Amino acid sequence: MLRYLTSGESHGKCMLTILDGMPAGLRIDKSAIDSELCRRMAGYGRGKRMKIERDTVEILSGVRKSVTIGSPIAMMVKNVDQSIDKLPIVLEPRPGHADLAGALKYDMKDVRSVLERASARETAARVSAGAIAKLLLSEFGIRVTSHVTVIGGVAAKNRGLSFSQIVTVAEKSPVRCADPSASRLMCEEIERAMASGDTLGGVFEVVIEGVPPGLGSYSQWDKRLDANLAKAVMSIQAIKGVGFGMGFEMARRRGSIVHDEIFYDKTKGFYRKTNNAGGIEGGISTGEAIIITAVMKPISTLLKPLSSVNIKTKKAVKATVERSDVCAVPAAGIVAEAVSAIEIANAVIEKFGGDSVTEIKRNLKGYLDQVRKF
Ligand code: EPS
Repeated sequence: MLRYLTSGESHGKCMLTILDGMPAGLRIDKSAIDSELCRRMAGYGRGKRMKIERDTVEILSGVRKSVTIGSPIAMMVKNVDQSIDKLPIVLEPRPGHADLAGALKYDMKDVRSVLERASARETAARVSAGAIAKLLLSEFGIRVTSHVTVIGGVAAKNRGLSFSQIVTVAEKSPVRCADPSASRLMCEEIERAMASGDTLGGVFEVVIEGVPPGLGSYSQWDKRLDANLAKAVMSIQAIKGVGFGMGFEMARRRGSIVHDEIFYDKTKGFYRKTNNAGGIEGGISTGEAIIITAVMKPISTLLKPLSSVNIKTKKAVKATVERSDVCAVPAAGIVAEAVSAIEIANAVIEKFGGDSVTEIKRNLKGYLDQVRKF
């Protein structure tokens, strides 16, 4: 089983990750991890912190001569801003943030102790783990990307793009949107929100291509691939909803429109002409691309703060204003790529077993031959 833990506060010394269960024999390219960290820091609407930090990974253990050796992998991303002990105490919780619920839960009279760990800076540690999962998946021809489809009131019109088209266009967009004209409008929307001291949320899509049929299972609730992916994506800071394929739109359509008809071709095998299911049926991958949609709420730190209550005096106040982002939807997409890659890698390891990449490859090949002859 592939599992990971993270540790670290937003303005502490560093963000740490321990990734356990990675098979041996995987070549680790540090620059591939750094490039994922760099993608996470980008995006129009990010705050000043991203100009201060230089997120790069230091691999502390589990890798020898750039190859995994089957032991837990420890990684560190150092913070440039390590001001945690010098920052002022916070008494005015922000509506929408973990501030108040966290202070009540842990009996903390300084909200700073809550927000330091609740901060989305923690996602740098998750992206480090996800980058390694992506390296493993690429050994089996599985690729993961993401693109932004909505920011505030602007929606992209880019249905039906291929994986490569999404990568090419979204990767160049300042908001990671695969529709260039929507991309410009999204930037303008962010500028307007910024000018009025407000923030924006949005919707992004994660696309995973090359997934073999048969990952996950209906046999037990916690083996369902969609359930595990949904939990992983939902656990990202500020995510409020997750769907697959046509998602919530399925509620408005009939079965005859929603379900993806099945076809067979001697060379292709079983295939679909549509992918409304988002690549998963009965908790099992179908072999079509897995498409995850997620909604991110607007960032809860507002320059024009909302009403709150001072937790000490109990007087009505305005919520605290911390340095923050106006919009972090593009970055959330990168984090979702990472956590999804970890779930898919876990499902691959579970189905094809093996303690080394060679063993998994052999098992996968045998299974694909079996599927071909079905
Ligand atoms: C983040 C670092 C943070 C914020 C953001 C994400 O840096 P700072 O708080 O020092 O400005 O930019 O965190 C939040 C939006 C939040 O609510 O905590 C990062 O590295 O992604």
